[in-house]
Amino acid sequence: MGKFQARAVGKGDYDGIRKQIVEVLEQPGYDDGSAGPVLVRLAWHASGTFSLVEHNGGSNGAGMRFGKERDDPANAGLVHAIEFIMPIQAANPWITHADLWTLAGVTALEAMKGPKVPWRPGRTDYDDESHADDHRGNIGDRLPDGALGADHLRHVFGRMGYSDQEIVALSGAHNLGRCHADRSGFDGPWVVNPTRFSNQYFKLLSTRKWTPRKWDGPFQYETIVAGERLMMLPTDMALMEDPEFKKWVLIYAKDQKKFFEDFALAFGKLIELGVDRDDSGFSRLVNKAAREGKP
Ligand code: CCH
Repeated sequence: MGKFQARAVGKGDYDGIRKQIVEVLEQPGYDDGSAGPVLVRLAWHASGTFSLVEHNGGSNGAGMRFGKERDDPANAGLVHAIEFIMPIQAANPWITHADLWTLAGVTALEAMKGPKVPWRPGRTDYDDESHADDHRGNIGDRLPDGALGADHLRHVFGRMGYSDQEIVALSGAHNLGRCHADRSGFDGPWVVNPTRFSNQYFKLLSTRKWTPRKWDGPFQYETIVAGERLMMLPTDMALMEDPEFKKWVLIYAKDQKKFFEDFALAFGKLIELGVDRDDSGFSRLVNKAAREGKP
């Protein structure tokens, strides 16, 4: 852990919270020296359980603190992200976990030279596990499986209401961070500088020769750049294999500005999924039950 000391700031001082998130990012002994990538992934996995049809899941509630969602193998390793920012919530109990997780994602993204993503407070937290399960229904298996292909991506992101173009834009988040053999089974970073956001992922995906890695782990692709082994998941490669997806990969590889604009819109939409606000701007989903004193 770095030298970070959390401080109490006034209720509603989100800029004061952002400043502390930026300080938390510096983690000399962890991965590539930054908590940023795993915080972006926390915001994504908190939100990516949303279902337009069942109208449950999403970033409201911070359900990953409990039961089924916490133990979902897809979320392995996100406990590190939660632990990095936990001291900020402990010093500022007025901010909900659900707001802090999403705010940490967008703040980290911006600090890593990514686009500014619009963010609003108002998410509420589930009080306990039964409450969380009650509202969420069965959210197991909602997050994508890196071993699969284009149909799977359309199924998973279609459930959240995303188009092909938005799926490709969001996938550009793999410009950040890495796979960990002890979390997902996959291994390695997608780009050479994985703590700086850019369109490098699309450039590499569309210009390098990717070959299956010969190893004992799950099937993944590799290429060597400047002596460093980079990786792609089967789902990443699917973006080049499917003509509709590929069209957007090539556009984003050429035009970083367009990628940043589209990514900011798609990520902004992601962290709002399932946050059904009332007139005061607060989520009605949890508040309503809590106000009525339901279990
Ligand atoms: Fe991802 N992602 N992701 N991903 N992801 C992994 C890591 C990160 C898939 C699988 C994986 C998005 C979409 C997908 C990040 C952001 C996003 C890992 C490695 C796998 C596997 C986990 C480990 O071992 O630690 C699949 C499949 C999809 C399908 O589309 C989207 C969308 C986003 C955000 C917008 C980030 C960031 C990481 C790096 C995390 C870290 O700890 O460095």
